[in-house]
Amino acid sequence: MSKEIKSVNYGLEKIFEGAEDFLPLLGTDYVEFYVGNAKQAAHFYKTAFGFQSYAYKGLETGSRDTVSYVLKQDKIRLVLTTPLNSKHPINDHIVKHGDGVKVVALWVEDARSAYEETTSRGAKSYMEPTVEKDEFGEVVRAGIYTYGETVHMFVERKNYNGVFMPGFTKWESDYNPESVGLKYIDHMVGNVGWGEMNTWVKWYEDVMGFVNFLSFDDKQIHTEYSALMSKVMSNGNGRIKFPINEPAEGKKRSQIEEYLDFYEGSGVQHIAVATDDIISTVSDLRSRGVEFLSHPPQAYYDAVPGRLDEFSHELREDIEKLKGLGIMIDADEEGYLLQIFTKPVEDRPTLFFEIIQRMGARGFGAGNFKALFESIEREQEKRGTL
Ligand code: TYF
Ligand code: FE
Repeated sequence: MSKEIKSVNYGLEKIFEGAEDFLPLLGTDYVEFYVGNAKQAAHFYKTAFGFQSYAYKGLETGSRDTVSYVLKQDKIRLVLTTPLNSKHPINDHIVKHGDGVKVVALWVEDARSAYEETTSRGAKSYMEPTVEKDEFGEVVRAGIYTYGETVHMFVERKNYNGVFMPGFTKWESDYNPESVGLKYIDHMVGNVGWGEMNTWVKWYEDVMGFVNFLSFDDKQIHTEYSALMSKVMSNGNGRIKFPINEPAEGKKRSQIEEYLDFYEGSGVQHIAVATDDIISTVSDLRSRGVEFLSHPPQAYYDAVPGRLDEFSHELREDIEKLKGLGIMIDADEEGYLLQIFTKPVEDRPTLFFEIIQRMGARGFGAGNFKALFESIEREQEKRGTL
């Protein structure tokens, strides 16, 4: 595992040294979900996950066909969109996939250039550069398709100082549950079909200028029953990280296959959100009704001190508290990380969230994969999908 981590530095330095980053990305701009009932989904993300009301468009603002609620927590912005009639094409997305992520929007200096650079390298267009204006300035957006029906939108907002973007008004609400301390999106993972991982790795390299800085094959990622493969793609400055998973052959059904069956295609599997106090964040989430995967067994926690010692890291958190909350710990030579995974947040076993606190480590918790996947398999077992 330590060998893998070294390639992190190598991959990123390669990009920094080679001056050309044809797609400079400033960060994640927003994540848009297509959902059946945005009003209720917004309530869930406020009540359970501690998001704040931020912006809105709907009938009251002149949007006749769709309604969107924008929620914010520190740097994270979620957009929840629902069609207002049966004719709207968003219905097709919801019928096929259930509630799920449609848009992973990336914040750029120049959306026209991002669109030109990526489409000229083979990206399929979703939306040509489009300028939207209001009294607070203008936002330029353009979009390309990635895996499945998922889209990357490039968002240029340097000439805008309104709340979110033209078409939206500030959403003021009397109901304002407190934040749970979620700060930013650490990574977003895509599940793709059998044998498609390397196609999408190459797509992120060629079209987006990303580098593959970490890989896990089915020999590393497997349990007694199931397996998967994963490659992590990163942009040049390391702010955007997209692992891509594909199922692998095992004795039973891979969790990736389960996702593909229920999502009916490739799509976003999990959104990892960072906190700097995971004990407080997860305590809050649990008390607000967020469901997490089952706790790792005692044997898992017995092995943690040894793993930290191996790399001479001192755990700053109380291991009994971590254990009590079911939080997992992984270490490499750069540091350690703390992470935990929710159950899927829809009835279809598709999208879920990861809560992560990085204490120096830049990996993805490879040391936790076995315990994690066994816990996922316990859920698959209950669903009859293993
Ligand atoms: O993002 C990651 O790679 C980790 C581990 O189906 C992971 O969060 C990998 C595959 C998966 C669930 C979690
Ligand atoms: Fe993850």
